[in-house]
Amino acid sequence: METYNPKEIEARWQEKWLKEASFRIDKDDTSKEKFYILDMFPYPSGTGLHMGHTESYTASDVFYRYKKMQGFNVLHPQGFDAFGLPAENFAIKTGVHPAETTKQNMANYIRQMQSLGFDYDFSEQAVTSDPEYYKWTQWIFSEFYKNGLVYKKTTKTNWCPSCQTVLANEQVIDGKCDRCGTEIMQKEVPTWFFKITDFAEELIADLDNVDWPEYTKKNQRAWIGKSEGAELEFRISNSELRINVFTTRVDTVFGVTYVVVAPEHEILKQVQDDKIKIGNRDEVLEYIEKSKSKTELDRMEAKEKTGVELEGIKVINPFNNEEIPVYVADYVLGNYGTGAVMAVPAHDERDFEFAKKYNLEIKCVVEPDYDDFDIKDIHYKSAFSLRDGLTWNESLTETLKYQYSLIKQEKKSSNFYFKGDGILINSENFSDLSSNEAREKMTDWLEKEGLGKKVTNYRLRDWSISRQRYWGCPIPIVYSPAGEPHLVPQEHLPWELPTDVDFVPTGVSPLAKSKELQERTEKIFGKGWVAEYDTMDTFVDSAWYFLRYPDVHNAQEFCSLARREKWLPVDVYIGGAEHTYMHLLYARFIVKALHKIGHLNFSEPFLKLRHQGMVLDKEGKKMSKSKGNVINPDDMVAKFGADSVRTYMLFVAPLEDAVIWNEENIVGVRRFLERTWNYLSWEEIHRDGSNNSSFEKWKMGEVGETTSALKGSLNKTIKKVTEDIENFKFNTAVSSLMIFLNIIYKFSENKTFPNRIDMESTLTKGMNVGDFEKFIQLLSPFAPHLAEEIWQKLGHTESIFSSEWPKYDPKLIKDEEINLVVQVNGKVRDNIMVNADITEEDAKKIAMESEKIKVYTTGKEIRKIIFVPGKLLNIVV
Ligand code: ANZ
Repeated sequence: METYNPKEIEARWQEKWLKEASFRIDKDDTSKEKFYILDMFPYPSGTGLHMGHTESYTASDVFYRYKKMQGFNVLHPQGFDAFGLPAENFAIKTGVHPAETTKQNMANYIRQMQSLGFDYDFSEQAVTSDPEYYKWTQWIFSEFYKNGLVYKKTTKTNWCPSCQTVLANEQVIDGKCDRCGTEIMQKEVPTWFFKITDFAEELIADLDNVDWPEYTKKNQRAWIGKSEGAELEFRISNSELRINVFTTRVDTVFGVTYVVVAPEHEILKQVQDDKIKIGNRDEVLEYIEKSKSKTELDRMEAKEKTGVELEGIKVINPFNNEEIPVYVADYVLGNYGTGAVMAVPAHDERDFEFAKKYNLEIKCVVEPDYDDFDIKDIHYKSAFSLRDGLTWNESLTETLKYQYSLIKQEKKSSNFYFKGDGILINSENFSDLSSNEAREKMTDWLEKEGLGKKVTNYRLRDWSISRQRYWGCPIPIVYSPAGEPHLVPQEHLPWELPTDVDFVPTGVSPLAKSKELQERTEKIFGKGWVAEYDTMDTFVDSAWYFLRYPDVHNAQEFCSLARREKWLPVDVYIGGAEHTYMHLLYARFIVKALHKIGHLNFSEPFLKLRHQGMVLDKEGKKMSKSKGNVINPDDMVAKFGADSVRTYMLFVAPLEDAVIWNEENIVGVRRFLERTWNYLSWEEIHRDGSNNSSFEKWKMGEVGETTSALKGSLNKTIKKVTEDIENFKFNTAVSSLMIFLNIIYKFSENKTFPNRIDMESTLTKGMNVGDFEKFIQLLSPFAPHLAEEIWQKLGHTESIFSSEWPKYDPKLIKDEEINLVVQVNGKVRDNIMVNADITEEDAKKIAMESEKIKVYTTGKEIRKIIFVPGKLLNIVV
């Protein structure tokens, strides 16, 4: 038989799949259970598919083929996130219209995906820049608008001076634009917002109901940033004015020694207008002006805190009526809580730094529980000496005890801070309560006195969706001559993106220069009407695309009700972990909002989520253009074949871990596929060596019987591969297949043909063709081309993917016994036969009962057990 030639095999099968539309499904088929597996669709960039895509799309293709063979009706769609800045930037440079570039790039992506054997139906794709698609993006905007989930506001927003556009908070990474890396400025711009904050609580709570990686949930929760606390008022002396503060630590209120307002605080407007008279107005105004150039991040992370006192005014602590000073300082942010804080330097790090710098009082009011406190919560700046016989921590504790006794007696100020909860001191009748009790009692008191209330704050901000760019979905809004916004009525959707524009960014949206748009608007709405010139953030386009796939050609609805109910939500979603904050949050919001309005009967888009790891170069470095170490999937396919690339990607590491792309190692996977291929030749050579054509008989299942030990391995392999794929453990699935192939060869060589000259006696033995086929079926999701080819050679006329996924026989997968080495203090003392998958606990029990072990352990305390599953138990006494 010929040698393995992936180039020829793969091209032939890809053509056949395309011709026969192997990927086509009947979306209304009621005879099978549905399964919806989704990839994060790519942005069609000029550089083509990258290795990260290749990995996650391979994983989803494997899962799709496996589910299909299990008899599910599997929706496994693909499309393009086609609007966006790079195509527009390219247009600015070259003059080629973004639509043109995008089209070319998409064609290239499709070619690449097909060359990897990904079985997508591109006649059912969703392309976000397609008017038939964005009609529904606009419809969603309209629905939100009608239901009060959209508003327009002129606020200080993140502005990227290079992209000349507004960015959402999520798009600012470390104070820089997440696309171009330019330092972000703050600029006053009229902006449309989606009210994502209405859903903050649900967005946190419902994470409990989805099967997502824990770290992704954790990060999303942290991003939404729920914090429970109290709001209370500090009245300005001799005035009716009040400064409200938000605190999570009302239990520290007797330790407040000053109040800080953010530079944006409204009280400062009154200082500016001279309605509140202070002694140093100019100094304060200058400080406010200076802070304007700083980003939030600069302000929060500044090592050196700065601020200015508002001279001449004091505020009153509602709990003890003490008069305290007020500062403006930019470590307090204008848009969180109330934009003002009660400062407690003895219990808060930032307040402590500030108080030290400006020589403010540090009043300690919470004492740690010395038996149970976190040493990291203490910051003790002064020197203290190690005490005789005590550790560092114990010495610190003793020092603290002594300091606290002084503080309690003399109410002296402290020179350290303690951030943790503890027991209240020097807090009048709240003293001796725990922090928790105190928070509750103090909040009750505030509510009773009408001086404050319990509140929950979220860090999440509403989603700004206006972009001053061209290549995006037009916001379906027009303005009357009086400047009033109106929705573009449904019958005019899609509200098309004009083509007669100048792309060069000027800070004014390119749409403002379109004659066609102006004429269209006036023709429909009347003279003096103008269109909204901003386009939507492309994250809006991608926040709902998965709702479209079940019914991509529907011109009446975003998706018919029947298809919505049948297909949604998505069962499994695969994509990069870098999307935790933006895409995954936005998609959840859109679904929750559409659910609230009544268009969806579920409120979480992705029931199960898995991330792929990064693909790194040979040295473990990130691939980047500037480093010149980017690997192109095309080259890899040309060199090794798609099946080898696919199998290697998933074999080399667990899906969520980084893949080190080392060409030297792909060779091993390639050899595994070759050996699979060669098994047929092997049978042929050995069986037909006697010229009796028994290879044909073997293929027909007339000769060749699988020995029982081999049958056992096969059934275990079926079980393992099935469970591994089901659990996204593709690497161990592949390695089990490799192990099994070795076993096949071993058995064939040693047992089937012990004496190759004496063929007659052995020809009926060996591996049964039906069992070999099962192995090929298990391999088929990973190496679909090779599997189809072998399947056909074995006489099948239908595709292997319409065959049924192998099942194992539970009777044939009895546990194997292994020899467990038992050591005491590292010396081998016994060998015990146990089940291969014995647990540590059971192994310990059995070992402790062994007479040989008892000799060494009786009467001794067991200090440690070291257990190496399937191998060894070491008892340390
Ligand atoms: C007094 C206090 C004492 C505080 C103490 C902490 C420790 P999270 O958990 O993130 O919500 N804070 C409130 N508003 C702020 C703003 N606009 N800018 C900067 N900081 C602000 O943080 C809540 C705490 O952050 C609040 O509780 C407040 O400081 C500060 F021992 O109040 B705390």
